[in-house]
Amino acid sequence: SLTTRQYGVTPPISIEGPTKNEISLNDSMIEELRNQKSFESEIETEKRRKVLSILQQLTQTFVYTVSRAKNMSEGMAKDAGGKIFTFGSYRLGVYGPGSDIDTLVVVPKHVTREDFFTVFYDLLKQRPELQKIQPVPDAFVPIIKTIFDGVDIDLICGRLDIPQVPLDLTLEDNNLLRNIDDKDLRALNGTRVTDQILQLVPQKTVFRHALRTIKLWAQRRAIYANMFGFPGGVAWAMLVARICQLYPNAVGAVIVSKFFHIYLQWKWPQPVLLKPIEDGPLPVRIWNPKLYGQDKGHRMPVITPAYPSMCATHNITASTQKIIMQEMKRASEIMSEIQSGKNTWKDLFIKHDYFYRYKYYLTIIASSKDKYDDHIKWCGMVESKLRLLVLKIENITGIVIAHPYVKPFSISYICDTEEQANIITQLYGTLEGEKYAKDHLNEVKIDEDTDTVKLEEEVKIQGKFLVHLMKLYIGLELDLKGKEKKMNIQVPCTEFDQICKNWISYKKEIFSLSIKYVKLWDLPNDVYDEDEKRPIKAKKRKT
Ligand code: 3AT
Ligand code: MN
Ligand code: MN
Repeated sequence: SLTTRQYGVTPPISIEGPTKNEISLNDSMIEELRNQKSFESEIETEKRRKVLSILQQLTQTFVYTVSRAKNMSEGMAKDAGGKIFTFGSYRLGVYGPGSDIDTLVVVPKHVTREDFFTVFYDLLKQRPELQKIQPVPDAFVPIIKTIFDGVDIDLICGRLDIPQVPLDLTLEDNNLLRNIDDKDLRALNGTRVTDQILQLVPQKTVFRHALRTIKLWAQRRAIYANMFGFPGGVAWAMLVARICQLYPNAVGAVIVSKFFHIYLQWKWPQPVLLKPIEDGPLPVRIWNPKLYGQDKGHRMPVITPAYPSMCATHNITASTQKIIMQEMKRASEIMSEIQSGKNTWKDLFIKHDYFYRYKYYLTIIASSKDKYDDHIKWCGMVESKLRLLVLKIENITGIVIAHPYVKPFSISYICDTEEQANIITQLYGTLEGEKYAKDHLNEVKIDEDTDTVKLEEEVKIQGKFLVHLMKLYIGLELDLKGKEKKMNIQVPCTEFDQICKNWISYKKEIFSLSIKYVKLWDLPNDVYDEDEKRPIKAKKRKT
């Protein structure tokens, strides 16, 4: 039976059910998702449920233990409860084989975040299923990252101003946000937003199929990365959800096709909303471009439905907006061809051509001598500022697009001498540097299982030097037609350098930062997959 109800802020565009053709198009879409390994097996999903049920029990033990330690009676301690919620791709139902489970542990008033990092941490440690645990208590959203029975689990804690957290509690009520601190507010937000999104779509299965397709497309086309100025998982989910509201009886394939069509024509910066923006009980800012200049600057606003509503796409810049729209255009053309049978779903998911597209690239290189843990923090900081460099560069006359790549590249080397360490720090990011490393240095593969402290000691004992390197890219599209033959990107680069080096933990003896111009032909080989050819110089492309 077809729904005629209105979901969202306007009536639906069409309440038609699918045609035979659309159903078969949808079947082939889901088949391609399967080919692309978007889904995991039922056995693996069963394992996730089992792990979550253990975590629910642990949560109740945690709250009980803390309650008893704070002199509550047996009965009161039992009734204090404790409940886990999920958010992220698992909660949305669009997780794949590599996904984690983002889990929120909700506790009553008398249980603190500190208890979470001590008592709950100890309870986890005692479990035989625990393979890895890494608490990050001082993060923006404090988190315990674990691998539990083979499943990646991110655990965050949300403390409510209520004496008991029963199993039937939901987080819908805005009044639950009263008297809690910012960290708790942020922790609860993930679940509140995902729960709302699911409630606001007419058919969850249709939404999930369409979102899987859009996520895979956005990942392959390198436009999925909140940190670098593209939409992230939550924003893509809301964008799809809005289309579902407009076509409440359509199948996934139709949602995907309408998705590209509608967002290509969207009157940005008109916001994408899933429901009217609500007022609430807290003295916090709600997205409002009429009131706040910052919000007015959002180019493609996608607004979260849960109070307090925020813009999930505030990171989008003029350049990334252009790129996103170019990709939408490409996708909508392919989509028409898929509908007419001239193309297949596979073509929608073809890998991006980022490292073929531009004549010039900027490479931002962050490197560290010695400690890997420090290097990770340094890189995280540099990565988080890349957007600012993009903003500065795209404002220069003569720059049409400053296009950040969505992933950092990382490598570590053991050098025999300090001189070698300095040379590779200088040359990394170019073909020449790649050759130098190949001829003179030993690469060390560092992954999650590497004991980096032990590695550092060994290298020191041998009298050698460890260097960690990370590089980011910004592709440049130039327009040098006018008199602006020479652009000056020196100023933005210097400013960026200063911003990074103003970091509170910056140490000039250990960390370094450099920005280089690299021509297309001089890009190192590691930016290409093994089955990709390097760009060929003879055929000159116009950019
Ligand atoms: P996967 O299937 O896990 O790859 P996902 O959408 O679940 O996709 P994440 O697990 O990375 O992605 O993130 C889940 C949510 O956690 C999304 C966002 O609300 C929040 N989140 C992720 N990274 C950060 C961060 N660095 N700071 C704040 N919130 C974050
Ligand atoms: Mn996740
Ligand atoms: Mn996660």
